[in-house]
Amino acid sequence: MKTEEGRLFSVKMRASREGAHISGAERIVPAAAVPPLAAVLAERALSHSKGRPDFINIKVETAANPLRLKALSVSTREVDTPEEGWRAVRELLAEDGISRIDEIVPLFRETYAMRGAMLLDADTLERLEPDPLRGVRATFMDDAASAAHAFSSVKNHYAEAVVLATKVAHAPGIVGEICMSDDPDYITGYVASKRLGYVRITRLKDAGDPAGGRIFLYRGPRDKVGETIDFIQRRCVLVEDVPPKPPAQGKAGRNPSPVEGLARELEEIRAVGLWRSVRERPAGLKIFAANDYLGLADDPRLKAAAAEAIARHGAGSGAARLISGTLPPHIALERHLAAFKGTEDALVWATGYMANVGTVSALVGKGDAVFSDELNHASIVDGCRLSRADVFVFRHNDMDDLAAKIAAAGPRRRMLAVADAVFSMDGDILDLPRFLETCRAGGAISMIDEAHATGVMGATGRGLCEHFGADHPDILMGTLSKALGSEGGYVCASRIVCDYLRNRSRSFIFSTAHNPGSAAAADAALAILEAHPELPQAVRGKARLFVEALAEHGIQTRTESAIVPVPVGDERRAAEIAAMLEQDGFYVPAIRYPTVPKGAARLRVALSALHRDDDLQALAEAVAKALAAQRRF
Ligand code: WAQ
Ligand code: MG
Repeated sequence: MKTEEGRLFSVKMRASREGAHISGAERIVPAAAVPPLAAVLAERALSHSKGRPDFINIKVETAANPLRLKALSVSTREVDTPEEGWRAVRELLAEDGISRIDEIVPLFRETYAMRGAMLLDADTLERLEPDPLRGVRATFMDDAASAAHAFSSVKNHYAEAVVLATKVAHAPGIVGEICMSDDPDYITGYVASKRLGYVRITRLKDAGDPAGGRIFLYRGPRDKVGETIDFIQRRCVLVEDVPPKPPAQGKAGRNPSPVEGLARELEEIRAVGLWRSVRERPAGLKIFAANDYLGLADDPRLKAAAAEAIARHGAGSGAARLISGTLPPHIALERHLAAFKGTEDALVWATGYMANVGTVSALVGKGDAVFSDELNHASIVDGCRLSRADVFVFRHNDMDDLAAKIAAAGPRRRMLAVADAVFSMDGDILDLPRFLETCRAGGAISMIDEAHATGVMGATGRGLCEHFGADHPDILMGTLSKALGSEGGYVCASRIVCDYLRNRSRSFIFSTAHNPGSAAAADAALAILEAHPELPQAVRGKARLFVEALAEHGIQTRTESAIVPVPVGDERRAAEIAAMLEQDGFYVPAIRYPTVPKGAARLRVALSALHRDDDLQALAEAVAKALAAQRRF
């Protein structure tokens, strides 16, 4: 993103104890990523295996005019002992006429406390660093891909080393580098140069050995050393196409680590732009990424209800529902839910995911048939898989296809058709009247998931039946974690269905009961919704306003719920647009495969009744700007 490079920042962390270096790291990122990154780096410093720091420095500087370099090619030398490893180092460097490795090896004892590297004349072994205690420190560098991607808090020794080695190998006069981690458990080191590439040596020391350091080898006129040091220390470099970490091969007869396959898969995930990492909700950004549609999650009435229930009944419910975990807030909430939805009975699980998995898998089994919309939520998909029933996926919201599939599969002992009421990624709604008619005609139990419908759809937020003035399906499933501001999942249904689930739903039976605080908070939310039936219309109004604001910028989309999709297509592009929006102060998630099909990445804007109209206008403008900037490349 050429236009954004002027706004890249170098964020550096270094940690020490009593003056001795413990760890350091640097990333080059856009402005919006600076605060969360600083937190991640501080945490890394505090938990380093080399010890607890008493000093942590976090420095943020403009990273101007970056030079882009292609990463050195990577190869691996498998060795069994450090002796074998050093023999490989000697061989590799010999071709460049670097012959005094046996004299260089002992110098690593002196690099341990250095923050930087030793800079040696490759032939005379004279030390050339201006400050021999500090050494020469390579900074202002990062993996070019990282600027647009989320960062992990786990140090990636390999990728950071390839970045450093690539930069150093391109410094004038540098003919080689030798590196050994100072991490006691990281025994793989490397030798690098423009000619050799980056050659990993799988064992340069024994595990537990804290020795480590770097030596840069220089050949050239003494009066040009300053330029070399300046390049290494100051020139901003972004390294492109860092190859994924090669899998540990293992020599014949040696067992590779049983988790090695995981690391390889992770590298692939990163390489195709699908890396995900948990991140703390960023402070200071306007959030368009929550399902808290009515703004109740932070409502003092919910928080007070939760606090009081916890004070009275405990921080946890202490047992499963059918043992001794059922507490007064559970009974009250289930009664309230049934009354709110107008059903005979209701049943609550600790999460919506558990409610779907436990309901679908209980209702159908081997030999039965379940019909599931192709865009149903993953928890329904998982419930179908777990049920061992035959699964028939019907085309999205296509009731003719559903009817045809029921006709082709039936008759069976039992059939179940299940669909989201509001589809979570695009915010479009199920054709409920025809869904019910099709189920009735085909003899299938009908179930809808109102996770994104309760509190949003219908004149008073009672969901999709109210929206259409339609009958109830056999099972109204929903969550307490979205418009209702708490957490948990529920089913509202007949007494028979609920009794059946109490006896058959494994996620209900074999799980500790819903937290009493969450139950009481959800109960309070229902009361607020009953007292303020205008809230659902308010959030739908915000969504419509946002769609209109986008239209004014020439972006066409639509919504009937509180979710507005903005189609983008390419996964990386979507991630980059999300990063650009963050720089403008908006947190909007890019939804990518496998949540949506490959090549159908999009922004998912989730509205809240509490969003301000001028923020919606500003977001629409920022989205238009980001899409336009992307189109230029
Ligand atoms: N510039 C110069 N020297 C540095 C820098 C820097 N930016 N950062 C660290 N050093 C020196 C310092 O003396 C450290 O003690 C030493 O290097 C080792 O640093 O392919 O983890 O960060 O899997 O511990 C090699 C990866 C990992 C091999 C190396 O180095 C692979 C590593 P560490
Ligand atoms: Mg280290």
